[in-house]
Amino acid sequence: MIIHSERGPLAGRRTSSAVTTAAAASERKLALWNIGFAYAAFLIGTFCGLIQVFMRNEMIQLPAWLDYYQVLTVHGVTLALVYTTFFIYAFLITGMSKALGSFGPKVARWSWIGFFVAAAGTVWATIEILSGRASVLYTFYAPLKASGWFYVSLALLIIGTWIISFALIAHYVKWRKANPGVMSPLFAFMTISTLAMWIIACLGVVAAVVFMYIPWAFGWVDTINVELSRTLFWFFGHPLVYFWLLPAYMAWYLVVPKLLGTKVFSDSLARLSFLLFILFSIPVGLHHQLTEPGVADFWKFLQVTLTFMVVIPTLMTAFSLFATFEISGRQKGAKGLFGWVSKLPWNDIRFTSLFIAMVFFIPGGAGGIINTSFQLNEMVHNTLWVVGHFHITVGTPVAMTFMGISFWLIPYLTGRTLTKTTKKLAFVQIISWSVGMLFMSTAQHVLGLLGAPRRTQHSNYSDHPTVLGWFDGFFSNTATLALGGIILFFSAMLLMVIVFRLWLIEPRSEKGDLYAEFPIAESDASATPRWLENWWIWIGIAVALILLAYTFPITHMIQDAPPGSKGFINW
Ligand code: HAS
Repeated sequence: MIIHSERGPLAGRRTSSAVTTAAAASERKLALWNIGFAYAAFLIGTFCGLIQVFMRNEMIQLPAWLDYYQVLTVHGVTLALVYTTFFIYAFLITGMSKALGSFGPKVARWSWIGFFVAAAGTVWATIEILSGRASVLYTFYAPLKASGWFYVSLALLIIGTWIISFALIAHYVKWRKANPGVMSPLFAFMTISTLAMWIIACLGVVAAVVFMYIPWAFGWVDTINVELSRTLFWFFGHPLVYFWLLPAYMAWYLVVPKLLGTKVFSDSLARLSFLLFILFSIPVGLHHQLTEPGVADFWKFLQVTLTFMVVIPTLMTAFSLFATFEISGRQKGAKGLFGWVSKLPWNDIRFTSLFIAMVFFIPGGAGGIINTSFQLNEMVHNTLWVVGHFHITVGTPVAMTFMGISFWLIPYLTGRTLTKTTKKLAFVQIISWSVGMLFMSTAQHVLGLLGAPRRTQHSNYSDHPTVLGWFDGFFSNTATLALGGIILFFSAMLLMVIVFRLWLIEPRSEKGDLYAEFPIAESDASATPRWLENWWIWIGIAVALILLAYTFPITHMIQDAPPGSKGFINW
């Protein structure tokens, strides 16, 4: 029987202890740099969020040198792209080092190089946006045209993530060579699945940026094929949301059972659900373009069908988690259908934060099903509803899971502890985030259904009476939206205080301190079929599905290309 716990069976055995310690310190430092960068972005992004809700409510006027779209672009890029990406790499780097043993010097060097390249790209992109040369929002839809350097900086960000990803993959390959025939630890397997999906997905945006946006923005070509550029973006854009989600799933699959004192419900099920994300998260991007012309219905229909397939691994995850809750509850003596609920460790902030995050995913995911249903999409596309959707997917299940991880990951990396006072603050933070998000996202959903547009500062359609009626209710009200935003900002600042305390102020942890551990549950891989770890099969099927879903639409967009568009700079 192979049971993977915190380290693989042979992990680290081949390295001398001196090398291991030095490398581990380097990985710790790298992870901390990533977290520091992530939270710096979080601070800027949440501040921009606060400005936005005030502007939507017409409560403030920005100075002439700053406009709404600039602030919205910084908000989207810093939170959706930068906070998530850097936090994810901090988590993956630490977990891979724990699961497979310390990085060798090459892996460590390349991981640092990747970090610096990605960080340079990010800083540069932020400067371009703040200096008013790139108010194109985080989706940078053509024909809005940013400065050429903005696209170059984005390319750097992606290249940086690729470098770190390949370094982590090299670490995994080395482990597998040293452990022939052994299933890798579940954390490592999940990391590689996430990175495989990320690398394939990025091919779309890299192609768009390098071959379309950069030549167009620097004036080497006059026009851009708008439809093609958006299609290549969404080839990347949808798996991007799963790139955010899968590390949260890793915590749900691996950290939650450890906190409950039990093991992973099913090793094979967990692996299969991650593999299904590689297959079905990419050939589905057209569901973001259902209202756009130029793509035959059949291809939209096919990609919508594949989108429904990507729901399956989420339902498998929900099943597995409920089973974990119930098994652990019954082990502790729970009786009846829901007796296990009272046995969950509610006063452990590491658990409660993750649980609330999961609960938010139920309406968040259900909204996704509505979005992807062809006819319903006509109703919600480009309205505030979609903004509500992504705040209760990436903004809560994902972000709150990252917050919950921070409560033990930062102590683990800094060697400090989570004291009672900070734990209380953490509870206030998580609860206030939930309340703020409930107000804000519900208002966004309701206003969106009534017709309030997104990607737009504010519109009451010249005071049309029907439109003014939108703002009468409690939830159909931009004041409720602003109230939610204010609570969220308060919560974000509280989080910054907690991060600061965990990093620099809290006392040093003592041996056996639970809050300074990296909790990974055991996973019994003895019955897991080997073919689940044959990457050629899964990447092969993924490529086949991508070719099936995209070859015709993309060929058509190139062969029967509409007249291209010149760039628009309307800010
Ligand atoms: Fe989405 C737009 C469809 C999930 C993020 N989505 C967006 C945008 C973002 C985003 C950022 O089809 C805006 C992009 C932009 O700027 O234009 N989304 C889906 C579907 C899912 C989905 C089908 N989205 C996510 C996740 C995101 C995210 C996850 C971030 C992390 N989304 C769309 C569509 C659009 C869209 C259209 C375009 C709209 C338009 O017109 O522009 C699925 O993955 C959802 C699966 C979920 C379910 C629901 C049941 C959930 C259950 C609970 C699971 C709970 C678990 C935990 C696992 C099947 C049963 C255990 C539970 C406990 C309670 C303990």
